[in-house]
Amino acid sequence: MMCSSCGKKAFEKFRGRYYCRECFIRKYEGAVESAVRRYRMVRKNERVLAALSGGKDSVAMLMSLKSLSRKLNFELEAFFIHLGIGGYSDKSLAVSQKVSSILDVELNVVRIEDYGFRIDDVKRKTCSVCGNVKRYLFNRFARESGFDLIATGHCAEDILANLLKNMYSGNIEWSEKQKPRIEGYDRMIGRIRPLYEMSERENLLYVLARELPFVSEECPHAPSTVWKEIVYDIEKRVPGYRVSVLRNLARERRDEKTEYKYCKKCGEITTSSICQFCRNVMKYSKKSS
Ligand code: Q46
Ligand code: ZN
Repeated sequence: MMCSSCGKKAFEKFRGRYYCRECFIRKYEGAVESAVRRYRMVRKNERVLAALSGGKDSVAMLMSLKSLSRKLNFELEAFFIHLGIGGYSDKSLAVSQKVSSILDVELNVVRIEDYGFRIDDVKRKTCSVCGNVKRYLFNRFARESGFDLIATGHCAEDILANLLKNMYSGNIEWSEKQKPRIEGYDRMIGRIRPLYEMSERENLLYVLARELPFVSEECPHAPSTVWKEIVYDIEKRVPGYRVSVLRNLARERRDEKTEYKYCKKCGEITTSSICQFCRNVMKYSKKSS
């Protein structure tokens, strides 16, 4: 098979056409750039903090943001949270350090052990506690270090699988929170999802094409992939479904404002008197609080 753009030996297919390695990289980065521009994700001179986990999606995001940062004129640093998950967290940190040094992006590291617990200590609803810890530490670090935006490596399937899952459990507030750019307010920093329209497979191929290291194993607490499998299945039967739903979601506007308070313990934004992070620390921390 030959590259449909330059005639060299093909590397892989991208959106229906075969490309060589260089043209694949160009096409992938072009697609990320058009999504970043289409949804006006980043403005000139904004400071962006990218969440790096060492997995293929976050590595793909950091690489594509790095090449875009010069073109669109924004600042970029990376952030890694050591979650205390067996050998997985150590390996992910080592890979994240390697990727950041290859890309020459400063890496900031926070360990939840400094708060007296590890995700491995959480025996029930592990991913929900972990998700809370990540959102909290990410937001707090970004704000205290003067960043304007937090970038996460959520890809199209992550967002659509979450949509299906949340519709199933009746979480209707959800779609606002899953847009490609969410504006910050008060103590909350704005969020962007540069890989909003990219699929997991495209991210994997891009990281392979760029020959970047990444952690290929799954987190040992990873939940069932049933919702993602449903998304793949729909896309197979209805080609174009993924992008169409995501673009409709991005257009939807609701101006509901959630009431918020400040946590009595740490001062961060919460809907109750003590935030979920502080409640997690009180529940799991071995340190006296
Ligand atoms: S790291 Fe944390 Fe994920 Fe592991 S414990 Fe669950 S949420 S699966 S992205
Ligand atoms: Zn708190």
